Amino acid sequence: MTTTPLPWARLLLTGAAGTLGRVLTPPLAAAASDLVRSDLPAALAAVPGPDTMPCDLADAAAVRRLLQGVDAVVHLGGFSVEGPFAPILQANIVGLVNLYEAARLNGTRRIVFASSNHVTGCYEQGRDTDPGEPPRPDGFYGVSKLFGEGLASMYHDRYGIQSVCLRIGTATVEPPDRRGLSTWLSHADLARLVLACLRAPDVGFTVAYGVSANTRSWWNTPVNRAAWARLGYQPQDDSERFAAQVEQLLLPEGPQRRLQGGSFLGIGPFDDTPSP
Ligand code: NAI
Ligand code: 15L
Repeated sequence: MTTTPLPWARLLLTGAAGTLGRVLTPPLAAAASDLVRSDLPAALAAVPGPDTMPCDLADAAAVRRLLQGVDAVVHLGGFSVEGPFAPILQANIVGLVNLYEAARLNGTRRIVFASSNHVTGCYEQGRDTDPGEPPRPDGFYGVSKLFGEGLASMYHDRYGIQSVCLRIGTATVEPPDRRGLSTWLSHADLARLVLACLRAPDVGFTVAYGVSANTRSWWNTPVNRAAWARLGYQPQDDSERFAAQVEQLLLPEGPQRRLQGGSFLGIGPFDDTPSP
């Protein structure tokens, strides 16, 4: 993997103590001249270092301080699974407004936003799905990522902040089950993708799926390939080599097995009142 320096003086990584933050820290640190890692204070304590700045994304003033002098952001911080609306509202909706407002006020030029495949999680599995198609989120979490994509679009149109919204699939060491054979993003391809988003000369406002070159991908569509070409992303991995190992690992019958969002379709509702 190339370690050509990034064209940004100061790069911020949010969610740095999380699973993907830890995966991305080494390649980003190798490429960035000045990397700042941020997360909630308690989480950040587990990955200490002189380059860390604790911050709760829901605290507007703290986020504004965090973005001072920051040229580009890899934004991973937030509530990362389906769950009740209240914490998702704070971390993913209020937090994202705080991030984009701070970027506008501080002159930050580019944000790579970890969106999610759950923006389109209610499409059928096996159906080729394209970033240009109507969203079909599968829960509060997917809706919060859709809000983030809308916010990114607005801040590009009105204030010229460039954004790549990455609808990440399943970024794990190995695909966990049969669904993962379609949704898997290897950690090496994740690093390639994020570095491409930071290196591309002009990303404007781009929405792309974050997935490896899986034989069974549901997102290998012309519009998605065009977005990857614009970013300069060329995935190298294919989940097919894990097929024999995980093909028999199926999610429960029903929406979880039928729809792209998989297990998230089995979470909720969160109110005691039964659905009609
Ligand atoms: P994670 O849950 O391991 O990490 C998220 C980090 O965000 C945590 O360290 C957490 O402390 C931090 N965070 C939560 N609320 C915060 C707040 N209010 N202020 C500051 N930091 C806060 O999640 P993971 O797996 O590392 O994912 C990273 C990002 O990528 C998330 O935004 C997730 O939604 C997105 N994503 C991940 C996928 C995956 O396969 N891991 C797939 C699709 C999207
Ligand atoms: C996501 O958005 C989640 O953050 C991650 O934990 C996985 O569940 C992933 O999607 C997935 O769909 O596999």
